[in-house]
Amino acid sequence: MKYLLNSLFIALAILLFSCGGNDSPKTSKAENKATPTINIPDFNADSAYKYVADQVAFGPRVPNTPAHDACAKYLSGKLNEFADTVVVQKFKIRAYDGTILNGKNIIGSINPQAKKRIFISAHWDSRPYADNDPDPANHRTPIDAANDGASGVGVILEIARQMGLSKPNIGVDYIFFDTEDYGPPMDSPKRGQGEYWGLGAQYWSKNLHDPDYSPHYGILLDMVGAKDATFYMEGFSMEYASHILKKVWNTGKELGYGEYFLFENGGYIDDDHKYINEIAKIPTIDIIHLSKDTPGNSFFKYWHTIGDNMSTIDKNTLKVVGQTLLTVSYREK
Ligand code: AHN
Ligand code: ZN
Repeated sequence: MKYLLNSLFIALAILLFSCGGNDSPKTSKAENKATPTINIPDFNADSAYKYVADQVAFGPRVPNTPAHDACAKYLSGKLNEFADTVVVQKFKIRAYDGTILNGKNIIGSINPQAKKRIFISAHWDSRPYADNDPDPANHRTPIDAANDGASGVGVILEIARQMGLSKPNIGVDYIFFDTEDYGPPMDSPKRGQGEYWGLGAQYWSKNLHDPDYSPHYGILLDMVGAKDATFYMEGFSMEYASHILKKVWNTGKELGYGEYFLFENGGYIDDDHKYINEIAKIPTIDIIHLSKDTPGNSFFKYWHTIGDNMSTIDKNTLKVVGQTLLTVSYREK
């Protein structure tokens, strides 16, 4: 009797097991039809961090300096490694003080033939002045710009590396804008007047690197590397691309990054995306670290100070932004 019960039990177990075995492939086949499997790569924050550090190691990438030239070569070299095509858009542009800046917008593309495209961008130049530094002696000192510049570029380089390893369904362009941060210093009478920021993005918006370029939307990264960064919903992004903004914020929240992506108004920031929206008419959002508790400005604590160096960079924040953007990009079809 005991043997009989045992063998009955074994038979039952085999039956159940084989049913299960037959069943599960069926279900996953049905699922496959509805939504083709997408493998979203794992953003490597160590790698992104290294790309930030590499840029900072050149010294401040202030336009018209050797560090700026060397970093331009580094960035186009990296894109040559990871992307299908690379274009360097050279231009000369007059700064607020009359200086003629030698600018380079650096653009890499994956899947260059794909009709449906998006772009991910950041500025790569460094501010020539720590004019927001608590010590006035530093107000004409160039900054390392680890966060205000290099962080966004580092995140994008890691995205580009991942996309080179396994391609997304759509085309993606990586745009590194130059001469964003050469605006008038705090003590200049020109502060607050004229369109002196985002010069490279202004140039690009009037002179697209490809005259037929018309991506579905764009994403700008600015200061995406500090610990516990808070990304508020910025004004121009809401006005021109609220749909994209919500998609990105919802994706971030879904991934568990709800403490970074805040569903709260952040106010209007004159950043590169303003010109891309208003001149090039491409809906573009700005993921920018804003803070409601920094006295005197709405930016992160070390904004335009000599404190914007590698010690401000936190791998967790790079991961949050990078993984969110990889997820958004690979879900597009
Ligand atoms: C203004 O201060 C007008 N715009 C800031 C844009 C910026 C500077 N982003 C990073 N650095
Ligand atoms: Zn800046």
